[in-house]
Formats: sequence, structure tokens, C-alpha cells
Amino acid sequence: MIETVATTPFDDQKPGTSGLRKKVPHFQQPNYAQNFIQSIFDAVERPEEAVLVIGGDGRFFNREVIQLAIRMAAANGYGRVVVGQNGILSTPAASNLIRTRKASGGIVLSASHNPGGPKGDFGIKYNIANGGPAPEGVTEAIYRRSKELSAYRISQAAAPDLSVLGESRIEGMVVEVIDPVADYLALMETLFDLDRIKAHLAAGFTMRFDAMHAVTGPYAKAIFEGRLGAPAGTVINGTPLEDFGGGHPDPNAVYAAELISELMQADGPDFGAASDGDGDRNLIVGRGVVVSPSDSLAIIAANAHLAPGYAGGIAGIARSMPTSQAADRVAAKRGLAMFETPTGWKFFGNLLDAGKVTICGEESSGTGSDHVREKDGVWAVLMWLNILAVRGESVREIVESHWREFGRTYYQRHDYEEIDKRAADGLMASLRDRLASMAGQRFGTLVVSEADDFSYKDPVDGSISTSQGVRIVFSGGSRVVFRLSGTGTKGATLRVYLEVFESNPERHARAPEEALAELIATADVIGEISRRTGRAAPDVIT
Ligand code: VG1
Ligand code: CO
Repeated sequence: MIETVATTPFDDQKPGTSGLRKKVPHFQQPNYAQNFIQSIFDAVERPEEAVLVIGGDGRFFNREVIQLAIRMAAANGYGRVVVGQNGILSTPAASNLIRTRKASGGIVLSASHNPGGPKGDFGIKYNIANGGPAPEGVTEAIYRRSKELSAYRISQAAAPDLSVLGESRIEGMVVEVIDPVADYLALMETLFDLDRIKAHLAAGFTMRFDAMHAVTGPYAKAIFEGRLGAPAGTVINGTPLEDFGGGHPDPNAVYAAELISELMQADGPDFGAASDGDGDRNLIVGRGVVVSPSDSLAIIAANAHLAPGYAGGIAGIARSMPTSQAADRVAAKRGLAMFETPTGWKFFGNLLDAGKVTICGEESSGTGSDHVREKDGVWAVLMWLNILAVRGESVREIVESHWREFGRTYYQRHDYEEIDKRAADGLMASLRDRLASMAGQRFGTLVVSEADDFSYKDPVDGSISTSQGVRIVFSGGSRVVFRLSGTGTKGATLRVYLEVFESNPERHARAPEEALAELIATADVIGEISRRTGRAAPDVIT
């Protein structure tokens, strides 16, 4: 029996950088999740009897919302739902399934790297038929619908048991419960020389992977310990938990500190990696060296041809605007196309679909390629392993030789979290007001050469996105970028991105904080950060 339930709209269901993200209690308000899911079903393009992929990162409240989504899909004319066993699907695995199963879209339940549990964060993200995050035109349509919604449709039947693989029906709709890893592993087989990596591991190369009690646990165990034969225990924190074991599933120097400290030991593993809540981010560490995500993007772009799936070379590279320009230097030297997009993976979709780029990346630990339409944590780890197996060098040797060839781009991101929203808006407004008069101003040894508020015109569909972050470029190419996060759930988060280029190899061994010291001080002067936020230092440096 299908029921139509009367509801009243919420006014805060505007998706941010990556879907709708709120605290769990906020999502638990009566009809809150139902309204948003109905708004998706009403707003998106889908044929009759369409296929819908549903999965999530296993965080608290996933189970309830997956049941709702299945019952609502059955009441809204979908023909088939493909769902991961126990509701588990990493974001890249969901993207892959949407593509291979010719689905009209997918719903991914995740708040990514944000903490989980009853007081933690929850999120709902919609991906379109190409497997990628809904572009702004679609998220706007969903938001508009959410503001006028008066009813939602739901089946009164219970959703099937998601622990059992196979097909069942609810109303007329088929529910297909699948192994979340199998299709994904099959895709990785086509891209990488897994046998060669396996041989490299068998020959004594050692690694550690921290799944942070999040979604990549089952993937990592099946791929690294299963397919590649790494010893049991290679994957740590490999069981997905609803609250991520009380941790913060964000693979950076702060939350993956234990993994990093193991890799900094002289007798530590050769290679370490971690992924985030929903499996789309990656951290790459070598013995004695943490690879910055911007460098990782550049190194992957320069070496991708060593993996069989990319042996023909890559078409081009795209990076989000705040990501360092290290990848641009690879593109320039190798004669590759280079694109600079706003923050968020949704801006890469058109470039990938049009074949303009093969490799994409963001400074926030996101790297990926045209194999899916999301960033992909396990993919990045396998790409590094493939490169390491072929080159037979250490991570440190690969990083240092990259710097010698292309120069080193010192980089840091400083986050000021949960600051007062009005203070944050005031800071950005003041910067924007001063942009026109900034060029030519001198701060210590730094002279501003250009200053603007980044806007982007999509080269494929011509859509324009404005106010994507304030960029201040100094003569010599150093850069500071200011932007507000679009994924937080409390107050505002100010992100300050800093980079300095160094071509001289004799100056490549400095600590980033030393190389960036003058720029950091200048960013505070220009952005009036401490004065306006009351903070003497950032909460997180990555
Ligand atoms: C952050 C990152 C951005 C990333 C987004 C989603 O957004 O900066 O690069 O695409 O998270 O990543 P923001 O607006 O907070 O800066 V994930 O792993 O949450 O899907
Ligand atoms: Co994520």
C-alpha cells in the first residue's frame, strides 16, 4: 500500500559543497529526511521504472534513512533499487554502480569526514546518471522543490533485510542487495597491474592502511589483504562503526596522527595510507615523508602512464582553485590541458564526461580519474602502489625527484573552525571590498600582483559559478586564498590556503611552516583573521 503523507516544508534544505549535511538530531526531526528525499525524487530527471543506487558510509542513522529511501523509491515509480549489503557503499563504489547499472542516479548517505554518532553529523547526497555529484542546477532544483513540498509518498511495506544478498520486491519495485566490493574490485583490475603490486608486496615491501572505522574497511581488507596478499593486520581500524569508534574519519595529520607517527619511525612500513568516512579521500605517507595532497595529485599526473589503465597517457588535469599549482607545472612541462575549477567534485563531471581531463584532484585529500565521477581513496592508494612497484623507489625518492624536476610548491591549509558566522561573513565581505585596490600593495617583501573573487565558467555547458573564494597572488607566484567551508554543520569554518613556489633544489628541504612563514603573517594582516575571529591560531593545519 502506498501512502501519501502531508508535510510542511523546511527552509534549510539547501545542499552545500557535497550534499545536505546537518547534525543527526536535526535530521531526526519528523519528516526532515522524508521531505528531502521526496524533493530529490520530484526534482531530478528520471525515466519510468528507473534504477536507483542507494548506499552509505555506515554511520549512525544510515540504517533508518536507507529503509525510508527504499520505501519512498517504491512509492515514487522506481523500477529497481541497487543497494550495498547492510547499506554499505563507498562514495566511489556508488558512483561506479550508477554508471555500470545505467541508473538514473544514486543516493549516498554520508557526511564524509565529519564525525558520526547520535550527536555527530549526517548527510544525504544525490548523484546523477554519470555517477557524479549533482551539479548546481540540480541541487538548486531540489532546494526549490523542498521549499514548496506539501506531501511525500511512501510504501507502508517494510523494506527487505539488507544483510541478505539477492533480489526481493517491495510494491512493484525490485530491491537488489549486492556485495559492495565485487564490482569495485573488478574495476580496479582493469586499471592497475595488481599482480605486479602483489609481487612487490611479496618481495618485502610493507604497508599499513588505516580505514578509520569507516567505509573502506571491507574494501581495503578484500583488496590489500585479499587480492594483493598483504599480511593480516595491514588494514587497521577495518570494521565500519556507526560512530567511527568515537574518532573523526578525516585522513589528515591531526586525525591520522597514529598512522603518521608509525611511518616516521626508521623501521616503520614503506608505505602508509588512510581514507575518510565515505572512502573518497586519501592520505599518502611514505617512511619519513607525508605527501601533501596537492603534491600527490601532481605526482600521480606525472606517473599515471605507469599503470596499465593509463598507459596511453592522460588527456589533461583539473584541480580545484585552492589546490596548489604543483599539477599546473606538470601540465605545462608535459603539454597537457589544465583546468581550475571551484571547490567540490561536482565541477569535474563535465570535464571528465567531455574527455578533456583524465586526472582530477583537490587539496582536501581528494584524487581521482575518469574511471568514476567521484574522488576515490582506494584508487589513489592503488595508483601509488602501482607507481611504487614499477619504479622500485621509495615514496621519499619519488617525491624528491618530482621536486627536482618540477620545483617544490610549499603548501598549507589553515582552518578556523566553528567561528561566529557573522564574523566570518564580515571578514570575507571586507576582503571583497578591498580587492579592487589591492594590486600593487606591498607587505614586507611581498607585492600583490592580482586579487580577485574566483568565478568559473564551465567550458562545457557555459554555466557560471561566482564568489568561489578570494585569491591574492603576489609577484613571484606565491598565493593566499580565503574561502568559507560549505560542508560544516556548526557556525562557520574559514579556510586559508597558502602556497609558495621554490624552484631551487637546494631550498627544497625546508619545513613548510618556515617556507610559508612570511605568507602566513601576511595572510593575517590582509584577512584581519585574529582581529575578526578572536583566534590566535588555526584549529587544524593540513
Ligand atoms: C570540503 C573540501 C572540498 C571537498 C568537500 C567534500 O569542502 O574542502 O575540497 O570536495 O569537502 O569532500 P568545504 O566546502 O568544506 O571546503 V567529502 O570527502 O566531504 O565528500
Ligand atoms: Co568524503
